[in-house]
Amino acid sequence: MATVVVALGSNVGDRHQHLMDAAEFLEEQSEHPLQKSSIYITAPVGPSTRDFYNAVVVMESNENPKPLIKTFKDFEQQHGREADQPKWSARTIDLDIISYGDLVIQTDNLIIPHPEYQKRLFVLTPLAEVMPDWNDPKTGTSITRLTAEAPELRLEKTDLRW
Ligand code: PH2
Ligand code: MG
Ligand code: MG
Repeated sequence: MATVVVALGSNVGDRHQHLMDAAEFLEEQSEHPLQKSSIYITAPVGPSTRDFYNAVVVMESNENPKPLIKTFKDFEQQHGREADQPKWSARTIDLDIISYGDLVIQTDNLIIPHPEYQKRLFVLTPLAEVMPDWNDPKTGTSITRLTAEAPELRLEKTDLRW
């Protein structure tokens, strides 16, 4: 069984509801109850104009990474996200695997840990909240250091409930 860190993001429609729906789905996929960060409102990185709602959840999975990602993509599409849109387009729900246990894998269509999460405070801040002792499986860098070194981003922790 692997401990999987999943980043959630939404900037279309009812962002809070999309995050709650995704957490319910991930809970069903997980062998143990999820650990969930607070929900954050974050400035968009890239061309999007609307703020994102972001969070991180930690699940326990018996599924291999590839089928797990496929399950996530299917969920995204069932939740109104159009497939094959440009990289930065607006999205009802985005589920990204940040890490999968200690796995380090770099193939054409699968990169774990996530290739860009280190630049993204909208992932690092909620991750630091749920797993303050987490280290990058590839570099060993602590979440505390990654958070301190990431580019600045406007981000606000909310008291929205799951
Ligand atoms: N996701 C992106 C691009 N930009 N910005 C914020 N604040 N939050 C996101 O989740 C996000 C983003 C691509 O997946
Ligand atoms: Mg993403
Ligand atoms: Mg994604």
